Amino acid sequence: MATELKETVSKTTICFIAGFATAAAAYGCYKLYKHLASEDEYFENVHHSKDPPNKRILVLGLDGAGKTRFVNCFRRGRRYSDVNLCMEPTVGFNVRTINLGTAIFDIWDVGGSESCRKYWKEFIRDIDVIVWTVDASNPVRLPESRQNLHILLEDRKTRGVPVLIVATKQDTTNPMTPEEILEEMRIERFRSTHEIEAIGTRIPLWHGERKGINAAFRHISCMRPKAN
Ligand SMILES: Nc1nc2c(ncn2[C@@H]2O[C@H](COP(=O)(O)OP(=O)(O)O)[C@@H](O)[C@H]2O)c(=O)[nH]1
Ligand SMILES: [Mg+2]
Repeated sequence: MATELKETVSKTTICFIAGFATAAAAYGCYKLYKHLASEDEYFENVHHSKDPPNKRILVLGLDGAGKTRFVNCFRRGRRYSDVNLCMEPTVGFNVRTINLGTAIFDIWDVGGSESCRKYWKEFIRDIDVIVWTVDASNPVRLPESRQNLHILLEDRKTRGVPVLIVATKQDTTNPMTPEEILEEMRIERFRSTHEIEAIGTRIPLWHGERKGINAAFRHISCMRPKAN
């Protein structure tokens, strides 16, 4: 009787352990599948052109708009490579040359604090595309962003230069859409002298997929100066 009981107990234990191991393995497979199927955007194994065109990109916007985080995504390789490394506000500027296979970008990421803004005009020579970043999670600073964008576009040196408005932080709760931001920027009067488009990006801090990076790359690659 006691032996039978022992056998039943050990059988139950084995069944329990086997069941647990199967569940753990299934969960592991599910996580692996989710990781492989994730829609994270990054540049890797991109086709290499023989002589890719070189473009100078100026990334501007208010302090905290997400310029540096956006620029850090323009790297080859999988997620989180060094996107999370720079958490400090940019003092002065960073410039980096990136060969993405079909294009070489010189990307200028210039500080957006009030003290830095007076130096923006020094950077707007021979620029192919201006990327104007706007924090979509912070409507309070929209008028300040709009005012500074207008000052920039009224400068003769930016005449003809295409502008890509990037509505950042689309992963936050209730962000403004790129269309809403575009409307808030009131850029209609600049349309005759500039090609202007808007996209959204989401580059979450640690978890979640990045989105909008490929669209930004496509737009930057295709945008052309307007002849005046
Ligand atoms: N959740 C979220 N946070 C972002 C995103 N982009 C930037 N941030 C955060 O916003 C803050 C300012 O970003 P940063 O790139 O330094 O702004 P910059 O001053 O314009 O260069 C940092 O804490 C970033 O981590 C985004 O897409 N999603
Ligand atoms: Mg910065």
